[in-house]
Amino acid sequence: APPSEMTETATFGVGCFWGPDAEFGALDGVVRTRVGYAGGTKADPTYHSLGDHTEMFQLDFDPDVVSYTDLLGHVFRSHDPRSQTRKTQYQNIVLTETAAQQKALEEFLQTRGLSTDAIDTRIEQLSRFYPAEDYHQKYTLRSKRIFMNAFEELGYDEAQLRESPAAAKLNGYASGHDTAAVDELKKDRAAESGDF
Ligand code: MHO
Repeated sequence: APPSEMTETATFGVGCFWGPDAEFGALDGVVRTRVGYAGGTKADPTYHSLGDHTEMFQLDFDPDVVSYTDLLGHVFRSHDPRSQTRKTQYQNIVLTETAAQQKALEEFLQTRGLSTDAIDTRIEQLSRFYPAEDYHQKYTLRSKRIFMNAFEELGYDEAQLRESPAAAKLNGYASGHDTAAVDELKKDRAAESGDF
C-alpha cells in the first residue's frame, strides 16, 4: 500500500544521527526520515557551527502502523536513559511536539517505573528543527552507487531524496537493518515491560 497521507512526526536524538536515520527508517510504519539540528538556541546551525544544538533525527510515521509509544520503545533501547553525554552534539533527547506525545512519553516512562525527572535523557518541547546538510541525509545510502544512480536517473533532487519513503527504506537496508528491526519492534510492543 502507498504510504498514508496521515503521518505524525517524532523527533529524537541518541548520538550521531547517521545510524538512527537508517535504523528507524527501516521500521514498518516509518514513512520518511530526515536528520538535523535542534534542542538549542543558535539560529541556523550547521554541522561545523552547531552552537548549542544536538544531532537529531526526525520521523514521519503512520500511526495506524506504528505508534509514538512503539517508537519510544525503540528509542529507549537505543540509549541508556540513566546516563548522558557531556557533549551537546550527541546528547540523548526526546523533543515532543504535541500534548499527546508528552502524555504518551510520561505513560511510557511510568510503566517502566520512571519519570521525566528521574532520567538523564533530556525531555523538551520541539521548537525548531533545522535539517542538516544534504550529505548527512541518508548517509549510508549515499555510499551505494547503484541506488544513488537510480535516484539520479529518476530525477530526484536532494530535497526529494531526503523526503523519499523509498530512500528511507533503502538507507535502512543498506545499513543492515531489515525485517529483523520490524520483529524487534513487535517484540517490544508485546512486552509487558521492557528493560533498557
Ligand atoms: N565523528 C563521527 C560521527 C559523525 S556524526 C555525523 C564520524 O565522523 O564518523 O556526528
